[in-house]
Amino acid sequence: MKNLFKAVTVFTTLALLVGAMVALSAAAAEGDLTGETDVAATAVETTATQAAELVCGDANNDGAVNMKDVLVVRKYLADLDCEINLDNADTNNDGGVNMKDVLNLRKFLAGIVDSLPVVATEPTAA
Ligand SMILES: [Ca+2]
Ligand SMILES: [Ca+2]
Repeated sequence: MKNLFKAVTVFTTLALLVGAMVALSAAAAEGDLTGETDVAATAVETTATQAAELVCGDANNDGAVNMKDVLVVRKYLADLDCEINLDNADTNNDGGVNMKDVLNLRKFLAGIVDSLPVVATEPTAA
């Protein structure tokens, strides 16, 4: 029983410490970075309103092209349940969505290609 009490006390202390740290960092973020946070929030809102338009590569329709889109396309190709914008997911404009589109997304995110869609101008290397 004594050990259990000790364990509970240690756990409670840890929980309080973590809680305080989270509160502190949240306060710091709100305090010092208020200006930047607002700018970021505005940017997100702007891209969100544009999400209805065709944004090549934005497979999950969140207005941005990032790793989440790679994941959504991979899920789609794996026949897993997901919401996907097939028009946006077709990153090589061949009318279908397959691993080539995943590859284009990854190239785009890695900075290997500057823009999407990537229309093949040379034979695809094996
Ligand atoms: Ca997206
Ligand atoms: Ca395609």
